[in-house]
Amino acid sequence: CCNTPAEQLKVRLQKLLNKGIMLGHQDDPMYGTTWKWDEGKSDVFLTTGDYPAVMGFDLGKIELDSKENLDGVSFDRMRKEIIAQNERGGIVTLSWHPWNPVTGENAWDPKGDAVAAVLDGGAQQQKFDGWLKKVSDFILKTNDGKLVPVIFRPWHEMNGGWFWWGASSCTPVQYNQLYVKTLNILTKAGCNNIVWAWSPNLSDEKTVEKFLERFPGEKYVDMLGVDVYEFDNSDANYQQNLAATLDVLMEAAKKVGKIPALTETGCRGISSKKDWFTQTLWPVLQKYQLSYVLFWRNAWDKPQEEAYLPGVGDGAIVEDFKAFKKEKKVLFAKDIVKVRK
Ligand code: BMA
Repeated sequence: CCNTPAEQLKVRLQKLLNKGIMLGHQDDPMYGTTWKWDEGKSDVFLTTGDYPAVMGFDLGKIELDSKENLDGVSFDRMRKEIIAQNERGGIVTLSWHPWNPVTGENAWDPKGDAVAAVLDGGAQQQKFDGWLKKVSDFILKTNDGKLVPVIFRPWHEMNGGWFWWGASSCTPVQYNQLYVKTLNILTKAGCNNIVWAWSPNLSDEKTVEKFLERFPGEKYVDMLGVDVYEFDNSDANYQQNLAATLDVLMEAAKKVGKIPALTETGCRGISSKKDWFTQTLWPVLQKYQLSYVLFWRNAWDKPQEEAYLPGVGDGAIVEDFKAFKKEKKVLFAKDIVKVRK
């Protein structure tokens, strides 16, 4: 084992699991609550003095040959930041919100039987295989010659009905075929730098059976995650949902022998909270041995709806976030540098 960048990252993730939980942030170095596109900035760095251990980026729109992703992030810049994060000893995760290949609408269009259409023999197969080629080209070119390991988390929140690969748009068998096809094509293209993550969304029915309903299989997945948000301003609801969901995640991860992570989270309206990190999140999170917790983006294009980590000038919550960082088990970039493969 351990010759490929992916195998080395897996060993590293296992080691880090014993050290604590890594802090992650989507689009961290691209934009924040008071700035966008500047180089060298990061809301996490500006508020705490260190970068997140994990940075997330999204490939949505790469399939359309766009120079920028669906949130306006340039792919050239993304490549630079992936390399920079790797060089500072941090870890990178990639998600992908591709356009609906049948209707031409964005990822949130569940219509058109698009999964059936992209599978082998389907009407959109050729086009879709071309899309996967664009993804593998990007993942392979992250650094000239030397591949940067990434945690790739395609086809996420598949238990919900909002995406074209979601539960109302395909059967579990079709979904699994989509995931495995993606893995096979990227692997054949030479992507030996991918750690494969799979993550449903929070579900009403919190059982291991339900959780694993669309799980592609132990052979294909390295990490098991879940996405849970606080959208309703109820800290108590969030705590309940999070605890019940993480119970299921841990049991499922144990059952299939995979590394667990909280692959997306955040509280809407965080800037006006006082002590959400230390009093709402941490009391629950500290009970679970998770690889990382990834906060979603501090959206420059819709700051009211989506800003999940504090920015400079945000008031009490900034101090609370710093206190959260001081927890021994909460790991930022500098905390993980020494734990290499
Ligand atoms: C979603 C929202 C969208 C965004 C997408 C991909 O959850 O943040 O605004 O386009 O993620 O980053």
